[in-house]
Amino acid sequence: SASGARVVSTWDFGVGANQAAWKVLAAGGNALDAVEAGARWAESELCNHTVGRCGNPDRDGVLSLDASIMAGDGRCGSVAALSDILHPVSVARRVMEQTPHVMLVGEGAQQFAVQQGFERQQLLTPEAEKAWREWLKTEHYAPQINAERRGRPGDKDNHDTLGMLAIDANGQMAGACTTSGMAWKLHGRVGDSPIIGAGLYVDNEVGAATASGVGEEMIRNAASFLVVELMRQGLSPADACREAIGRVVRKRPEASRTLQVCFLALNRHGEVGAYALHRGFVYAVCDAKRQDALLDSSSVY
Ligand code: SD4
Repeated sequence: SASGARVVSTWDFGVGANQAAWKVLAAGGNALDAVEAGARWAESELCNHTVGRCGNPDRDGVLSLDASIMAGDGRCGSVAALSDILHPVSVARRVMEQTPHVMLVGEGAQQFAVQQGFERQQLLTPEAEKAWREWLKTEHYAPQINAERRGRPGDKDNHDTLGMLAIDANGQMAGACTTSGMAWKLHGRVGDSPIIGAGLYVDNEVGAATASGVGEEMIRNAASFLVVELMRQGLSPADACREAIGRVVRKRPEASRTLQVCFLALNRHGEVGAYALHRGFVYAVCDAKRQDALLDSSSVY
């Protein structure tokens, strides 16, 4: 039975990702398989501009993907700046399981993926290419807060990374993160999502955290690790996320006015909380009771 199991994800499309993960949990599967399935759903089924095959490219027109996966016992793997591979999260899992390493980047990551049987394919959509050509006219780089939700299609949702956290019926936890990063980033730029401790951190003893938004702020603050450590000190998931946002603001008060940073946390008891620097962040929760919950960042589940 899947009682006690729960999966949570960033953003509204997290509902769909959760349901893909829930199929695994409901069948008695483990948290690690569940988050991989959820992230794969986002990478291939979803078409937004910040995850997987429909992502916007970097400033040179290259779609470059970042992903990570972590189990609550400390196993982890990630890939950064990976091109032409549909499922970076699964490559990250292979890095974790088939190599003595944690992280592979760029050409080496792609070479490894191909050796592992992943197919090279052109992913950039005509729509993303068109958006990039449009962007080239100004080359103005200014990530906007929840841009699409505010109806500013010119700088479409730079904040729609999938971060997913799960606990299975055996109390084992896992998390995954997958993204195409910030649109129009410098070629070679790596965000927080593939950096263990920044975009994702999971510890069975305490809980798990993930992040979305401008990754530089998460890296600066080792943010997902920070959220987990704050929970270890006794804070609830929501309070830990709020405190971590406070840290981001204190470090860069000026920048914090215009950048979005969002945290989502799940503790080992299954309690969920989130917090974001600015309005607009939502997260999805799925368990045996309800498979389609979508909550505002200030609500606790
Ligand atoms: C990044 N954190 O690459 C990612 C972008 C993101 O929702 O979260 N988008 O910085």
